[in-house]
Amino acid sequence: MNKYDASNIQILEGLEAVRKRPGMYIGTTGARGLHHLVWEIVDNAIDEALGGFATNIKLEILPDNIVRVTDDGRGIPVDLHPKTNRPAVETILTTLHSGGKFDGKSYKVSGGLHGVGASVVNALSEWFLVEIHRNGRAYQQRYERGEPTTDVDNIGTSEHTGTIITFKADTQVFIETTAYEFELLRNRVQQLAFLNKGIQITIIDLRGETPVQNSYHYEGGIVEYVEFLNGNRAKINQTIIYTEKIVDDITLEIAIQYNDSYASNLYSFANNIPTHEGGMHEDGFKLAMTRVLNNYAKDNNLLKKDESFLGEDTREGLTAIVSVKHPNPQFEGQTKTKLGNPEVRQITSQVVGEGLERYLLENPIDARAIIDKCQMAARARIAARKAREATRRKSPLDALGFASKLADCRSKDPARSEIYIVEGDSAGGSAKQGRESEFQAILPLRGKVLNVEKARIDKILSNKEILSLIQALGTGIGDEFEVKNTRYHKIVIMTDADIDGAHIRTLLLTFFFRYMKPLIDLGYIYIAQPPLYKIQQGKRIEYVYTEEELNKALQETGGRPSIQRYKGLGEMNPEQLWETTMDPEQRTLLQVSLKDAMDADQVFSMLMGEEVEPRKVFIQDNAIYASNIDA
Ligand code: 28G
Repeated sequence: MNKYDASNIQILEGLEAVRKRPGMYIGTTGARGLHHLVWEIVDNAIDEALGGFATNIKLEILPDNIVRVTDDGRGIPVDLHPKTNRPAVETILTTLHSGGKFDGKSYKVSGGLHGVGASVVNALSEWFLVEIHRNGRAYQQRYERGEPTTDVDNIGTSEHTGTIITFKADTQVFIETTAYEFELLRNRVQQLAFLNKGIQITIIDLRGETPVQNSYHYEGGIVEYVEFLNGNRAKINQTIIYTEKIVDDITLEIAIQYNDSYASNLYSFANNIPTHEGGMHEDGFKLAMTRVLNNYAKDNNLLKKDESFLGEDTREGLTAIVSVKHPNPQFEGQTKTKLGNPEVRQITSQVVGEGLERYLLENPIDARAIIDKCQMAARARIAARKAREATRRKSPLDALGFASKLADCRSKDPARSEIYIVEGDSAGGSAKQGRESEFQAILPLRGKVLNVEKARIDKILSNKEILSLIQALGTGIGDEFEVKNTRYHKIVIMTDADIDGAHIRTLLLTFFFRYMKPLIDLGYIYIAQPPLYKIQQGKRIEYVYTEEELNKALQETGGRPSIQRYKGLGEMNPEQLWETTMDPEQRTLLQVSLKDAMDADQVFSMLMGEEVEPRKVFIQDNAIYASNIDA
């Protein structure tokens, strides 16, 4: 049995405080807090590895939700602490630490948001076992709810060094759940492996019938992280931009690669913690990107005199990791995920600036591709602003400086209202006559104006018909876009079944994808399905929508029916158009998925791109499709 003096009593009071108010130390006693226990221990192993003493870390989830963490570091010291006269490991596991404090040369780099230390995990565990390999010996000590139940026992000899911690979360504390979610653990373990190059981290789930094991080890660190995040996307710069520097004990690492999307994926970390709210490192990064890319473009005469990139232009399609390791991080913000240390902004800006400048000089082809990407973003931004201004003007009739061809519906209820975007004035006319005007609006588009192959996306936004469309939808455009203001919950693209129709559909989908994506997410965009053939036998009329349907119908119908091929929507009279394509009782609408829109966007980019060959192939392929109809 242990004898406790005054300092031991203080220790017990400290751990008692943790058990009384666990939320103060780990945030919640729900699933989040439970998983926090794991990270508290894993972080200590990562610190040992970042110090250069460990290379392998293993996280095991044993049956009954028992957690075991193993590292091959030096092993926690076991020598007697001069003040308490207890082994160092016991003092560490029974004393509350503030965490994240300087400690001579070595400091805690890795650390959960709370950084409270292993003693808190010990206090909140039904039982806790530490095993240490050190000095050629193996030691072990057991605890229950934070209190030692054994001494630090020498249990044998050992040929290696390291620490093994095994614990079972206390069901008296974690009343909601003590079940770990493997996918959550696996995901964070992989992230930690990306963020700390060279460390091998293995996770093993031994709770099921068959063990599940994943091992992560990235020599390239965050460069491999960026590679992983970009996946199969087409890359703008082939060589990933990477720079690493230690300034005043602060380690900075940045990896950057652009892809051909429009999203910005900037992930920042401070001491391995995701800084969702950004902070000084992110600010410094953005400043440097904007400054250096503008300078490079100007110096190489790639920008007109009055042109320049805004920050947002330099982040379109960006995938970047900004990782800072700071001896004394200040976490601020609503969720304490914003790095507040003021000196970090200037340091990051300088390191990113130097690294990026050097990269641009050494990789002129990649540099040019990045500048082109920024250029496109800047032009699209200006076009969106002009479109926004044009569609925002007050008076509805001449809002756009010309009369919109919209034939609106009477209903003002978006959930009931539909808008048909129709190719061509003649089909538009039929649609206007054939529609149910209570809830169906018609907006005719002139096909020619919208020739995808000749229009850049910024041109498209200054196109009259598109401006009419933006105004008809009522959502606004650019940073004023509000999906909740849409006046229709069904937006139906109705084009001819030929190559021009396919082009216009591609263009509209691309437009929705790039500027009004939430409409796609909400499933508001549809494609009308006009029939390809009309089969008439006396008074019996049948419409068919595919070649296969036609063959089937001809086999079933005896006699010699008359067959009419519809080359365009304009060939149908209003009644036929209503019956076959617009009547909610009879029509088929294809709901557009995000994938459809992304595919359209790819086709669009390809048609607009520099490479001739894929464009030729596309046009040939679609020419076959067109000739099928015209045959
Ligand atoms: C397996 C689960 C989690 C750890 C170490 C190694 C040392 C250590 C840990 O020391 C106290 C304070 C500063 C020296 C340090 C070993 C120096 C020499 C260590 C872990 C004593 C903590 N030899 N490995 N703590 N320091 N792994 N893994 O917790 O002065 S914690």
